[in-house]
Amino acid sequence: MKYLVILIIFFTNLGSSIDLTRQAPIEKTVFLKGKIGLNHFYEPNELIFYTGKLYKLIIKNVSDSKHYFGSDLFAKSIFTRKIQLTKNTNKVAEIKGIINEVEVWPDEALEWWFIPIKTGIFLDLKCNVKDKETQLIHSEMGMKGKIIIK
Ligand SMILES: [Cu+2]
Repeated sequence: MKYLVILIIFFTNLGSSIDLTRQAPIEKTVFLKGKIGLNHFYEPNELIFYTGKLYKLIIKNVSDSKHYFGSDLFAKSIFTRKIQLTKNTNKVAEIKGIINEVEVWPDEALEWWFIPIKTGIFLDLKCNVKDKETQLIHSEMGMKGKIIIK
């Protein structure tokens, strides 16, 4: 009888304490592209994520100007595990806490590790950097995007 009770306790506890931040990450990359004076954009400009999964979103700037990747609505719908910086494949830093926006310089990248916790369609992904030639904000030149959490 004592063993049966122990067994029941053991089995009812199984699966009740999964640390979602410790699962293998799903890797995705978003490129920050464009040319000063011409255009600026995200590629892809639509990102889809699923709740409960751990993502490693690589934000890579392959353009000639710095860019923001920021969406307040998206930031409120995820749990950020960390922002990770690497230099020549070596880890340089990890930043933890609530993040709303990141800024990446030309030819650099960072990793945003997060778990979506709330579903929604967010249309506020944009870059607020001003183009040096046109004096327009990058979002006005096309640097906008949509994030969907299913
Ligand atoms: Cu930009």
